[in-house]
Amino acid sequence: MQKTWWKESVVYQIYPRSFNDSNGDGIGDINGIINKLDYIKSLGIDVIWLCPVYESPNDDNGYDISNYRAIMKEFGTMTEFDTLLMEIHKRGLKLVMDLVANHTSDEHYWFQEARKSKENPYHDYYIWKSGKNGNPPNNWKAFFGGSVWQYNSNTDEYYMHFFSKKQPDLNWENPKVRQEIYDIIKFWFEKGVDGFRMDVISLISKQLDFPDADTDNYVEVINKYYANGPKIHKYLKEMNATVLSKYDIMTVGEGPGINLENGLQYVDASENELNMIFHFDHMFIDAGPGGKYDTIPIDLMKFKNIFNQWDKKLKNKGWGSIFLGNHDFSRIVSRFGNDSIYRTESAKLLATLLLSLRGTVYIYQGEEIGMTNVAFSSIEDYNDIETLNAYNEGKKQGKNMDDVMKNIHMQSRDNARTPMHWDSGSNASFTSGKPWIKMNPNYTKINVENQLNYEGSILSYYKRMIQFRKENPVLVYGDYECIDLLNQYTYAYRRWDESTEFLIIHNFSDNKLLWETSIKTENYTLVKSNIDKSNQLFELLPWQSKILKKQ
Ligand code: TEU
Ligand code: CA
Repeated sequence: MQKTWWKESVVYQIYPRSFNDSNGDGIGDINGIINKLDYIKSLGIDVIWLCPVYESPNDDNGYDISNYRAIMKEFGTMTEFDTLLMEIHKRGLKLVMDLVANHTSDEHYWFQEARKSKENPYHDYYIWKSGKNGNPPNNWKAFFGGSVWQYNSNTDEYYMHFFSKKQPDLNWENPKVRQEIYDIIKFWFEKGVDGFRMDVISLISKQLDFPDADTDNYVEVINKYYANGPKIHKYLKEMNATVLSKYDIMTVGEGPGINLENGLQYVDASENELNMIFHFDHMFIDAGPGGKYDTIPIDLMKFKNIFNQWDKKLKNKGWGSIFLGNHDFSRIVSRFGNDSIYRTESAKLLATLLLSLRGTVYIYQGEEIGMTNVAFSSIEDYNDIETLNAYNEGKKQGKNMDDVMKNIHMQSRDNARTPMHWDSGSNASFTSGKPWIKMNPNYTKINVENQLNYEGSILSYYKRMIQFRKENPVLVYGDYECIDLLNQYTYAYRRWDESTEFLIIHNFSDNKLLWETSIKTENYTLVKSNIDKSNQLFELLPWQSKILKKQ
């Protein structure tokens, strides 16, 4: 596998609204990020991925962009952005931005024009269809509820929106639209930005006959009708040839419907499309038949299997992304760990896992201190459009609202969006004003300051584990093989190259256990664990991770 900086990088994802507020308006901002760059650098991070900071009416917190070449006023100015980029580079870090190219805001100039008349030069920038007997053109449902079609009286047509009605989908069939997007990408690369995470890139090419979906199953509908449209790879190759290939940058494409059958093509080095993708196979592992807000327990065997199959699929051809959380899902320690009695242990286990698998590692803000889910008792305290929609749909369907709230507590995107905990002062020193969304009240206990100078903290462990990965390139490039596929409590794998071999074992349970194996202990020595307590080599305390080295 060819060696490249982005394969070796550890990426830190910032959700700017919730990271650090510098001026007391309760909203995180660019100057706030600048103030924390030394902190990020001290973790051992290489790349910052910044969620959208462009001008936006914030119907979906910046994923609805009204101007791609301007900074959201609440976040700061373009001059401040330029300073941010300079300060990032000064520290030897890189900056990856978020590109939202499947849709714009309905307040974008293009859409404001497009909706005026069929003759308007921007009309064809979006996707328009006539209704069917006074109804929408087909039965497709939007990710945030309701139809994907919204009526526009000026033209007596419907426009298409996969997300909220304030996020009209762009018409990628139109070469002018594609050129606009390439120009935007170029604009940011010319500024010196080091790459893009591409929002729902799997959705940009549409099935132009817009057939009615013949099933209600959400995942099936996405795979069959919404994602991986007929021209997706043509567009990505064109984008790559036109602009991506001209710069030393990294790209990671995100999207629903990217799966084991179609994922490789996006990232196969010989295809010249993207460097990496985020698939969601493990992120929807606890989604029941009713979707994400119909939670079922996580099955560790299934979890391991997903990581195995993807590693095998991409091996020697493409490159993977290793992540467990982001701004769209709940907190990793609450979801994959145990956030009550074993919060510290399980957060460290997840750090060990993230930083010892093959692929580029993505850490979401707050994971490094073991931030947890929040459970607001009132729906009034939630802000996220997806959460509010799940609530309203539940109500409409006459569901038991206590159950609906329970699922929201587990799955709401706001779990990851409560502000970062810097210290135990008022509002965790995220802001001197009133935060845009309530804080998680546990900030008095869980915060950066508490963990900074304490060896045993989750934060210190992240630093050591990142360092350990850097010192052992076998953890980046080495081969991977899972060796306990059928064990429902542990996850064990080998990582090896010509000179080094590690055996890594994680106990994903609340019980002490002896890892069953025919491997001889005398061939191994313990080099790292998330729990400092001497026990037998293959004995694991609850949520213990062990990294063993072969002699
Ligand atoms: O998310 C894409 C996406 O598929 C989401 O609907 C995801 O499945 C869901 O949030 C899981 O709960 C991206 C962004 O990451 C998200 O924040 C945006 O809302 C969305 O695109 C629209 O731009
Ligand atoms: Ca602010």
